[in-house]
Amino acid sequence: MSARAGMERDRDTIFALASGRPPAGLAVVRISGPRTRLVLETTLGAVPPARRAAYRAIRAPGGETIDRGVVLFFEGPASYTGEDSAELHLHGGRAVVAATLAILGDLPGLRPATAGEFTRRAFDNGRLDLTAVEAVADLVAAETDAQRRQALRQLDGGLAEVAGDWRRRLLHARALIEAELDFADEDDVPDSAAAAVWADMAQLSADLGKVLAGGRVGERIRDGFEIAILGPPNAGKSSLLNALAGRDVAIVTDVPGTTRDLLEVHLDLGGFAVTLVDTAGLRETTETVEAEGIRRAKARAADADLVLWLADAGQPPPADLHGSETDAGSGPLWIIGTKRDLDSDSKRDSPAARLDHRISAQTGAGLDSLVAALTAHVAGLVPAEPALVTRARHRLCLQAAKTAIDAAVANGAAPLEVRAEGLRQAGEALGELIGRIDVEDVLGAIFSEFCVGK
Ligand SMILES: Nc1nc2c(ncn2[C@@H]2O[C@H](COP(=O)(O)OP(=O)(O)OP(=O)(O)O)[C@@H](O)[C@H]2O)c(=O)[nH]1
Ligand SMILES: [Mg+2]
Repeated sequence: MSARAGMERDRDTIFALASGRPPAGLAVVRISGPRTRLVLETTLGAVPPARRAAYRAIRAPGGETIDRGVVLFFEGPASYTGEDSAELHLHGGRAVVAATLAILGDLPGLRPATAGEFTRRAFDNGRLDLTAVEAVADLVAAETDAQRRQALRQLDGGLAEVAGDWRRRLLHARALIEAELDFADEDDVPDSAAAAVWADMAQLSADLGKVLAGGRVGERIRDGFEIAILGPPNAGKSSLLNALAGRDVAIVTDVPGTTRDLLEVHLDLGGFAVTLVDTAGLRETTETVEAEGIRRAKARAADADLVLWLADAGQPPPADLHGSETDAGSGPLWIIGTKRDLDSDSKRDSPAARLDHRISAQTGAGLDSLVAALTAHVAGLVPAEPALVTRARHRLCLQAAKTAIDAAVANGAAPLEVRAEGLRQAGEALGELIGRIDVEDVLGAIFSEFCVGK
C-alpha cells in the first residue's frame, strides 16, 4: 500500500462490536473517525451532547427502529482514539447487533475496524504510548489478579514515566555536550558541565541497571511462572497434572513412557498465572519419539522457575538429582514422593526424609499442602516493588540504552562527538521503548538552558 493510500485508509470511519459475542445483556458498538457525527445524525436523528449518556432510538435509513439504547459521543481529540468517536450500547441480541452493523457498513466512508485499529489510532494520535498500547492488550488478556494489576500499572504509565524521565536526563546531557562542542569559546557554558554530565550518566546507567536487575519477574507475571514436572516413567507425573488441573488433560496409563510431548496446564495460584508442564518420563531409550520427548523435557526444565521431581515413594530418587541427571538448570527442585496411598509402613519411613512432599494423585492426599507450598513459592519470587519491565521488548530496549551509556561513560579518551553519539543512541533506544523516536530536541534544550544566543 502506498503512503497515500495508507493515509486515506486512516481517514475512514471505522466501527466494530467492542463487547463479547452475542447473545449477551448488552452489546457495545464502537465508532471512530471523521464521519462519526454524520453516523449519529443518520441513525439517531441528531448528535447527542458530548460525553453525556443519551437514551435514543437507533434507526435504519428507512426509518425503522432497530433498538433503543444508551449512546455516548466523544468529541476528538478528547476520546480514546483522539478522533470523534461514539459508543452505541444496545441490547446484546444477535439480530440487534447484526442489523446495526449492517446499517453502519452501508453508510458511505464507513468500514469494519481491523484488529486493534481503535488502539492503533490512539497511538498514532499520541493518546497512548507504546507501553500503554501493550498494557491495553495485557489488560484485556489478563486472567489473574497479578496480571491485571501489572497491566493497569503499565497503562497508567509505570515504565513510560520513568523512561521519559531518563530521556530528559539524556537530552540534558547531550545539550550540555553540544553546547561545549558548538560554543566552546563562549563564557556562558559552565566549565564543570562535562564532569557533571558523565557523573549523571553513570548514575543513569546505575538506575537502568536497578530496573533491569528486577529480572524477568514482570515478564513472568505476564506470561506465567513455569513449573515443570519431571521424573522417571510411570512416576505419576501426568496424574498430578490432571489432579491439579481438575480435568483429564493428559493420558494416564500404567505403560511406562505414556507421555511424549510437553503438556501444559494454566493455573491461577494465589493470583499468579502459572504454567504447569507435564513431561516425558526420563530414562535411557533408543526409541526416537521418546528420546525427543525426553530432550524437550530437559530443555523445558532448564527454563522453569521450579522443577518438581516426582518419584514413586518406593524408588528413592537418584542421589545426583541436582546435577546432570535432570539437567534442571540452577532453579530450585523439589522432590515429591507419589502414590502415597500404596506406601507400606516400611516404605513410608525410609525415603520420606528426603522428600519435600508426599502425595497421592489418586486419593488427593497431600495435594492441598503441595498447592499451598507452590503458591507460597511463586509469591516469594515476586518482590514487593512492582516490576517495570513486563516484556522482553522492554528489557532489550533498556539493555541497549544502558550498553550505549556505559560505553560513552567508559570511553573517556574518545572525542566528545563520539561519546555524544553513544548518548544519542541510548536516547533512541528509550524512544523506541515508548514508540516515539522524535528527532533532535537538543537545540531547543540548549537554548532553554543557556543564554548562548547573546
Ligand atoms: N495407586 C496410585 N496409582 C497412581 C497414582 N498416581 C498415578 N498412579 C498410576 O501410576 C501409573 C502411571 O501414572 P502416570 O500419571 O501416567 O505416570 P507418568 O509419570 O505420567 O508416566 P509417563 O508418562 O509414562 O512418564 C498409572 O497407572 C496411574 O494410574 C497414585 O497416586 N496412586
Ligand atoms: Mg505421563
